[in-house]
Amino acid sequence: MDCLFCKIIEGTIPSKAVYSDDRAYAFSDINPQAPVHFLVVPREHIKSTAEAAEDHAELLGYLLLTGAKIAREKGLAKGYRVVINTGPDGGQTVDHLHVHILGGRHCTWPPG
Ligand code: DGP
Repeated sequence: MDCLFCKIIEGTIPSKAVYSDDRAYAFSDINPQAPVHFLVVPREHIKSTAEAAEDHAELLGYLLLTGAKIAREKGLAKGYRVVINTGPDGGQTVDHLHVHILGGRHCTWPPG
């Protein structure tokens, strides 16, 4: 499958890992939008939240909890933003579900 994040997960394309286990992989975003900006992705290829199935419910929760765990380890005690862009109108540019975690600065709202 020609998927950028699958290649990052399998190591064909290099990335700066921040976490790895049998279900999830997290790595620094190549184009950081905050002092801390990393992506948490499932090892299983799921295109987006729109394509996720009922039996992905636990995995989706696990990705959020993994992001929270890494954020704690990175000292983001004052908070952080969690973003899951979905589909073209949602600003998704890589078709492998990913959770953005952005922290280390104050995030404004609305995001635009
Ligand atoms: P999104 O717009 O939500 O699909 O975000 C995709 C993110 O992926 C974007 O913030 C930049 C990041 N990204 C794209 N290509 C690469 C890459 O080759 N390596 C890394 N580390 N991040 C990438």
